[in-house]
Amino acid sequence: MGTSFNEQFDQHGTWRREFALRLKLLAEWMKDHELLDAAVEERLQRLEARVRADKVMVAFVAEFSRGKSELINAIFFAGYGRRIMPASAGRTTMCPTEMGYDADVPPCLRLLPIETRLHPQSLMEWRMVPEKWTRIDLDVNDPKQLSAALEKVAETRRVTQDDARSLGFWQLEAPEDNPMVDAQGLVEVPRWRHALINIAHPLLKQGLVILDTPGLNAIGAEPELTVSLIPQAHAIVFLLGADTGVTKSDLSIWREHLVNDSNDISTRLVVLNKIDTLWDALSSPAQVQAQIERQRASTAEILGIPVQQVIPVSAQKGLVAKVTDDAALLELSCLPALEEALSQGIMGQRQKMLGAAVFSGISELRTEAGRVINIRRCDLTEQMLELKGLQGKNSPVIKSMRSRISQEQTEFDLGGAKIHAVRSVHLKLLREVFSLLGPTALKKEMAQLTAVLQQKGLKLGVKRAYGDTFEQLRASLRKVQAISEEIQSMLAATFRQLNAEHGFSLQAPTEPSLAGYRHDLDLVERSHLQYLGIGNAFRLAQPEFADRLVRALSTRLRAIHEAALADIELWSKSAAAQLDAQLRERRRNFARRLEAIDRIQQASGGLDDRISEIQARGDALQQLEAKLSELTDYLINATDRVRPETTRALERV
Ligand SMILES: Nc1nc2c(ncn2[C@@H]2O[C@H](COP(=O)(O)OP(=O)(O)OP(=O)(O)O)[C@@H](O)[C@H]2O)c(=O)[nH]1
Ligand SMILES: [Mg+2]
Repeated sequence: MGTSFNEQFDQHGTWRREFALRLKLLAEWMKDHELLDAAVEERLQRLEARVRADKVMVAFVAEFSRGKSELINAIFFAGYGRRIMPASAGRTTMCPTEMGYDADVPPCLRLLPIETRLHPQSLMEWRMVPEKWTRIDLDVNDPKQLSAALEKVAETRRVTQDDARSLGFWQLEAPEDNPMVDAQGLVEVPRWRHALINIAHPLLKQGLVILDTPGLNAIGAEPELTVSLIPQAHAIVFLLGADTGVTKSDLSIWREHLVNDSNDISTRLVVLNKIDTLWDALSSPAQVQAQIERQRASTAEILGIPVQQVIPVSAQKGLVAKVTDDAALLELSCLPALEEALSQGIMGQRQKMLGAAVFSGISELRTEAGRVINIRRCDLTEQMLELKGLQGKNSPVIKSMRSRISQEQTEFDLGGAKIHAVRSVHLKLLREVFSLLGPTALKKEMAQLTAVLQQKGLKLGVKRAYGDTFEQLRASLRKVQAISEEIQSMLAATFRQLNAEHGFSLQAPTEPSLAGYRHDLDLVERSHLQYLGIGNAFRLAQPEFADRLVRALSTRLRAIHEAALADIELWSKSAAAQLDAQLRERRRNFARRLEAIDRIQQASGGLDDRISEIQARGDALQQLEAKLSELTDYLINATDRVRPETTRALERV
């Protein structure tokens, strides 16, 4: 049997910690040897932060009572020896529940009251206001207290139909989804809107985030779940009952939330849960197995996914087996097979992505540091030639050499004006980029969209309203791309000129491609249209709803814009840092040459000493280069295990 999800995640965690440490050491070493310019330092910091904080979110989505919470208990929390997340017949989990670990917060359960729905702020914004959440401290060493506290996620309240409507749980347009009305005319709604569980569980500590969602149309009532949290999960586990197969409501959840042409089907795992209900004394194990296989095949066909991605299990028996340490029952529950698929699929993919990022980051860093070493080497060669030329020469020759260098130095310092001019054009263009993708422009765009969505009857149609907004956003990205290209060609021309004039080896870095961000925009647009297309558009009739939806949208767009800006910033920083490094090395070079000549003039035999000094510096440089290769090789090789086959194959060519 392969490694379990827990073990695989553990290994990944160890790898990440070790890797982050090595990156830190590399940064220190580079700093000690003055190889760390501002851009390289930022590159290293980003890489380290990414490796350290790499979060993996696994979302569990299904119709109510399919066993989501039970499966979470079985896979992740069996070690507590009991049921931790409430799981019971009927509707249980009433609010989306996120489990993760944040070292800055004590172990606790935080609950956001459902009334926050009456305000326009998005879930993301509420996360920034901790005082609005009800906090319950958790004692992780007391599983009983833990599970009692987590019962809160199942709490409900009774409210009038009007209140239920304002909270988004009562729709005249879709009465079949409305909750039951009791004798007093009240309806039951969740007490909480969202729950955050912070515990130092080993997997959560290593960056796993688990999202348990409530079944039924509760998903639709929280747009952020559909347009943000679920689409951003790295993997989604969709549960069905093995006895019922794909029911009509299962299918609508699958279609509404889990597939659209932009989703990567390979990150979806479908679980046929409760296979134990098929175990019966009158059927042979082979007959039961055949029945399960039939369900698998038809499920795969209906959902349009490969049959290998449909995995039969019994969450409940798996949990019992782990708690009672019953190996035979665990095998029967098929839980290990699911864990393996989960670890292979999710972790494998995640590691590949991380490995690829590390690989390209380190390769770029190596090029940048290699360039500085090269400059130093050229300077040494030049100095060597210069000094060798002085061998056997008398003092007037040496003196005139000194004044020549001194003059060169003055000329070089005067040449700074041109560099300054290029920098100010560069900055001006960058400011333009920042205003195109900055918060003010986005706010304006979002205000327009809200206004259109709130128009009575929405004459132009939702699709058109989104289409217009996204066309604007795409146009801004295209404009930014064009400005970046302009900056790049300006830098390239100036660098070429400086190289010719001063013998520099500057190379303007290629501007970042924004295609990935354009693609992200497409995905966000599609997820919104899909959400509104399937029976949720009527919700727009409520003005607060449109406002909330647009706020959720704007949070995501801001993240995309910020990431694009960060790429552009790093790019222009690395161009500027290259120039700085070259100027710094050149100034230092002048100083060294002058100093060498002064010493030759002062002492007899000084020339030979200087020549051997330069030789020694050349040797030290060679060692520095070898050490840089060694350190970066190690990091690149460490990602080798997790790097996609294709990148490796390409390198071999
Ligand atoms: N027989 C059997 N029962 C199961 C299995 N998995 C879960 N159950 C039971 O099914 C019921 C519902 O399970 P939950 O985990 O609460 O279901 P859920 O999908 O989280 O439901 P909501 O929270 O309401 O959305 C509970 O009574 C579980 O004990 C299983 O593999 N076999
Ligand atoms: Mg549940």
